[in-house]
Amino acid sequence: MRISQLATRTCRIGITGFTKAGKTALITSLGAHLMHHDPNQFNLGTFRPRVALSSRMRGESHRERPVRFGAVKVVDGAEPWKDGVDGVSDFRLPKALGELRSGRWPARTTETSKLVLEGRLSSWRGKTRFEFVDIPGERFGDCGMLTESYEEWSRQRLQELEELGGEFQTAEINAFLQLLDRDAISEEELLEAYKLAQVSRASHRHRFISPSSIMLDRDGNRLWDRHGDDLRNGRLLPVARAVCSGLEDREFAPLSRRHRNSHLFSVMAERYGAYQREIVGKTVAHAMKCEALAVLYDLPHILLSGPDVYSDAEFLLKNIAESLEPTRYLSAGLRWVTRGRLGIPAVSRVAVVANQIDRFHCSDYGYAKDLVEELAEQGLGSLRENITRKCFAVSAIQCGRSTPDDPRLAVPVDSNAGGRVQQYLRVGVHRIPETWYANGRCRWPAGWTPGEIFSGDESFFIFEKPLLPPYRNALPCHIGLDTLARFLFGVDS
Ligand SMILES: Nc1nc2c(ncn2[C@@H]2O[C@H](COP(=O)(O)OP(=O)(O)OP(=O)(O)O)[C@@H](O)[C@H]2O)c(=O)[nH]1
Ligand SMILES: [Mg+2]
Repeated sequence: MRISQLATRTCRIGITGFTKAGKTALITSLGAHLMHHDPNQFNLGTFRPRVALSSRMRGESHRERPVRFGAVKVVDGAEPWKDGVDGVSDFRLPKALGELRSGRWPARTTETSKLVLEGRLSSWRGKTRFEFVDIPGERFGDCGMLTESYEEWSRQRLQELEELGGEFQTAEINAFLQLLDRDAISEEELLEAYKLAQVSRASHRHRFISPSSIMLDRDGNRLWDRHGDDLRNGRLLPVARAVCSGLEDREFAPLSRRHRNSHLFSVMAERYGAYQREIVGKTVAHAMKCEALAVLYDLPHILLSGPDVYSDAEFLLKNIAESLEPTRYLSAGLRWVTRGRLGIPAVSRVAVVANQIDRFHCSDYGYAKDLVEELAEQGLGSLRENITRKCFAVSAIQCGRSTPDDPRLAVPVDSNAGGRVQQYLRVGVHRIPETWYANGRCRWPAGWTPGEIFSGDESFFIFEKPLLPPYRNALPCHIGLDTLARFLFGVDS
């Protein structure tokens, strides 16, 4: 046996995005396609098999063949990474697939988990191990904290609240900003006012709030899951009292420069430091140990929510770009590196993905990609040159198929299976507004009123149930998931 046959190549890929971006569905679909790989349904590229010397001398050569991934097994309880990063739980692929087969979406995930698949790629002699890590994007809200001092973080947060526009500038935000004009503030007043301000933002669909513990607690419980009713009904105070801005018993909130010499400022700065060490370093470490990262966006959600949520999306990319900048860690005095947690970031490819693209009419797929390209241009401006970036418009699980001939006709995807005649149904399908196109390209407008988009009585979604074709081991239909996978796996020649 040759050494190369013993070697196992590991490809670790981080899948991130805000809650409901579709991370779990995407890992499930990728996992299913790799477990039962069929190159006709999931194209992993081609390769030219090696030809024995004697055959080559006779002038024989092999034609290109599709790459196959076979002899696959799920590696459960995979070793925790040997680098001081806390273990992540196993991604439960069979359970998630079972849910899809019964027409339900996989349950929401509450913790960082990873799916490890080991098998053989026909283009490579050794084994290949794919590791997919589901990283909650909300945590990237804290990325800046890796190297920002408490004072810098405070300045950023206050600027962010001051710049919020229109309906997002809530009474709670104004009350918090006014509180900071006072010279003497108690700890309780400060924390409650800040949490109220942030909870009021969350009730307006913002998902990017720092510290991220307000949106996602240490155990992975999400704000909307626990307090959805209260948030919808404007009962913000009980919610603010229940959430935590930092570590329990060590909460913190931003203060303005005028409080710089106060006792409260030094207390907050110390707690900020503890949060940096215990929460932020670990999450970012998961991402940095990946060779590729996919950042998923639920584009319909951004369109329906307005420019402020677009800013959250851009901010997420900015934070990711900054966290991948090694000089940041050097300037921070190698604190994080020497703790053995981070090391120099390993990420060499970043994919920015408009996910759930099947929720748009098929004539708008290209425009959705334009939008995500512009988002990436704005958000990844500071990404290192040697990190390749690419944008995609995909659907991990295609639920509906529309027809280019008529913008009001579509078909649920499973009825295409088994040779049955496609029966298009008359449904409401909303479109990206025509005023957003210019010169054949779609661009984000400077501002838009969410209510004016997709207005009317039709539903925005074409079909929203994940329907797998009705035969054994059926694999989810997808749009462009294999193209994304080739980029992430580094076989996108
Ligand atoms: N039409 C369509 N909807 C999708 C697709 N992927 C996800 N969704 C929708 O998005 C919802 C959230 O998907 P998840 O995969 O659970 O999202 P997530 O990012 O893991 O969310 P959290 O676990 O809360 O972080 C699903 O329940 C579906 O309604 C897709 O490919 N097509
Ligand atoms: Mg999930």
